[in-house]
Amino acid sequence: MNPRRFLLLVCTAFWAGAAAAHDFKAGDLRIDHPYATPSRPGMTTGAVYFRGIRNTGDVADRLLSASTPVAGRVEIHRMQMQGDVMQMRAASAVDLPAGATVGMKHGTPDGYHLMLQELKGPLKDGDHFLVKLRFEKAGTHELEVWVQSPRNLAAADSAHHH
Ligand SMILES: [Cu+2]
Repeated sequence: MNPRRFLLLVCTAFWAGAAAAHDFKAGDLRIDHPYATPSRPGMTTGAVYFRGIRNTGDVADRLLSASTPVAGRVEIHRMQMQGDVMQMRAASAVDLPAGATVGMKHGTPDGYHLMLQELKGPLKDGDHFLVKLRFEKAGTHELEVWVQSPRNLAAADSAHHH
């Protein structure tokens, strides 16, 4: 087997295995795979995404705010189509309806993300950092975010510029 191909297989297996293990419970909420994309050189902003947040309870909840030691402040943003252009707007909260899964993946039309403002240092592939999430019902929970380069980062980038 050619060594390059072997390495690729190992990476893929690691990615899949790691992703499966990486989720958090916050009361009735299941937070699946929080991740950040690497910050771009010279930029002091970053973005945190989730594969999804599932509300397994029977009352609606809301994500109200977030904070992290790696950034001065965190805003909730929502991507929205403005004609042909994808733009992001600050949102006051993310609604988490009972029994529903809200996706917060990068590149999702209408999707939310957490915008890290005033980053204290670059986010590099393989880094981990803590983020505290404050929910209306479930309260405050801390979880670990992994910095990862998704395969379609180029697509995410083009949809996500300031
Ligand atoms: Cu944003």
